[in-house]
Amino acid sequence: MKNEDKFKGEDQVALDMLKIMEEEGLESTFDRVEQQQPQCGFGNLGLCCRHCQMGPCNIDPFGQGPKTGICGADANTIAARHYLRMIAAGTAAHSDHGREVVELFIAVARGEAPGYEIKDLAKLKIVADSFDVKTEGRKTEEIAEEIGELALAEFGKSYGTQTLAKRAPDARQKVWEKLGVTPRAVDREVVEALHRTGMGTDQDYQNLINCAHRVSLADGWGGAMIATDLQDIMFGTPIPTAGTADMGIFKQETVNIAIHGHEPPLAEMLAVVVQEPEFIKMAEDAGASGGITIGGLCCTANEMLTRHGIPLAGHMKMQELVMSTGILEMVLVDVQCIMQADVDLASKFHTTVVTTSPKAKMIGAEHIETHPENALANAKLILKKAIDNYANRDSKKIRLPECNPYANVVSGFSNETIKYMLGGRYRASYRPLNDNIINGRIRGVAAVVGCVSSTVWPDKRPYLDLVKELVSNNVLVIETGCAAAESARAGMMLPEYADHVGESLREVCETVGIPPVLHVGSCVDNTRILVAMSEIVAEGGLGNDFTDLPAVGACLDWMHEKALAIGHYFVASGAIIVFGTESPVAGAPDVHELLTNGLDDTVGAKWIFEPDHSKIARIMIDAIEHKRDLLGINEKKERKLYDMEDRRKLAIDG
Ligand code: SF4
Ligand code: MSK
Repeated sequence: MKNEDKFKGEDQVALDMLKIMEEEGLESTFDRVEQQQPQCGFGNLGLCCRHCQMGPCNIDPFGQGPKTGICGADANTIAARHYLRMIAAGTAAHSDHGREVVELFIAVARGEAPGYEIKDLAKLKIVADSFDVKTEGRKTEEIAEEIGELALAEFGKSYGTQTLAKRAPDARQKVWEKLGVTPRAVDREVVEALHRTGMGTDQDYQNLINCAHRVSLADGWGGAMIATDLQDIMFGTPIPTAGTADMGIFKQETVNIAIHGHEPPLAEMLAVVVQEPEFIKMAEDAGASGGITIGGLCCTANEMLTRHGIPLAGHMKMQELVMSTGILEMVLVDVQCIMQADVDLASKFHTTVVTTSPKAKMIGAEHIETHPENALANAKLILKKAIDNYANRDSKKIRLPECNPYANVVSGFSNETIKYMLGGRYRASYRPLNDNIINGRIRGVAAVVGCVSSTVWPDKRPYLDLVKELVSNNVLVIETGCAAAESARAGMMLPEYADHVGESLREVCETVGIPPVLHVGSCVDNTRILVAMSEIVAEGGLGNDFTDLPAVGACLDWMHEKALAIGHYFVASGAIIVFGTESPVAGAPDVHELLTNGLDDTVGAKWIFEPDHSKIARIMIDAIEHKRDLLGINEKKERKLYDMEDRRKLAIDG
């Protein structure tokens, strides 16, 4: 690429900021991608093992060098072990988030978490039913405490399987039972995966992939689902909410705080206290005439956007760009997807980085440890610190991009909300969606979810191309995570965007009043999609299991182990998943064949790895049409030409 073209492309706001960073000698994640080249070929193919101190061991993919590691482990074993460890780590990340949420939930029920409350009684009832908790004649707190104790047990119970897995269709539960992969306690699944992947234990790649089913299902139908459910009860189940999504949301005249990470409890308290007149006045007195702006990064942003309309500043790979505006008084982080480089970058400005979780400290950041009992007090303390820091702002270092004109978004499409919008308040149901899929107005549903990666330079925005092609072909798109942030930033999550999609999808969206691209939430909220799929199957007319549905999922630039866990729990649940990268087990042909073909025989689904992003929409649409064929809903109807007799009949009957 010629140097002058380097900073021109589709994500111009990001490229402008990168140009400034380069001119000022500020290192970015994209520079570090270059510094890392060439990256390890063995690692890329899944052929590097360092699970014991005799290693690291590499397998030669060309058959010239070693065919096994020092212990005799072959390519299949090494790749399958590595794959399974990544999924176990992803499961641990979501589920530890879930456990934090449960602990807060119990504290709220016991009155030990000032500022929090049980907000959504309807969702409390839904979750109580799932856990078989009686609600009649009982106090809300009593019900919540019992749910909390049962939810906590899902992480470490000695016997039994995940309670919420019973939400899956019967046919799917039978598949899991037959394979012996119904998930047990989350901790047990993660521990077992780590045990089996160590030196000298599980040496059968098929058995290892079976273990990947069970540990990932413990994520999707366990830890992550619990996080979503209990967050909804405490913070409110998302409903359609207007917001903005752009790097330019922070303002010169306000105290600016970026909330960053994945666990929203502290951000929820911040959202409460920021509205208190005392703090607005404090900000004004400090010289910030506009008060305080809170904006989000990564999935804490998605959580706050979908529930409260708090603006989204950017996704994972924009965190340094947002910080380089020089306009942030504070970056407040919780856990996950936070770059270690953030602290050093912040030191070039007046920006303070504050860590809050005992599980995620950063050298050079200020640590304000937060737990349920002190979250409200800490939110006030943090806000005051940010306000105090306003005086240190250096106006010469500020470069604020223009807020782009397409930055509006309507988010908040939880499962409950979609049903309500489709069927109305008293008959909330997926029936209209099923009917419109059956009659072909909507060809199917595509979940476009997950990460963005710094390995993709922002001259291209592959998610936008993919989503545009899907909706043009009358496929309804649902999104989460950083993929959702991309569409939100491009103005594609607005009801008006229906003007740009296929005609029959447009008709349905306009009738129902939903955008054709729905923001469903954060990474853990992919579990909303599992619940929605279950209810769509239960509604009838589209088969008996997930594998029958004309639905497919994709993640283009996955980077976190969490994304692999999500992808695998969807595959193990019966959905075809496309990842826009090379296969993470490409060096082990048998494991690759199993994931991309062989699983069809057992779980009725498969992985597709396709690094050419321009091919992915076609792959997804073909998969959807194939499912429609199998369901028999693609039958061509003869076009009836009415003669006079028919017309007369119509008039009489009509
Ligand atoms: Fe090498 Fe085997 Fe040890 Fe892995 S477990 S590092 S393949 S000796
Ligand atoms: S933040 S896990 S990059 S979606 Fe959830 Fe984005 Fe992936 Fe992090």
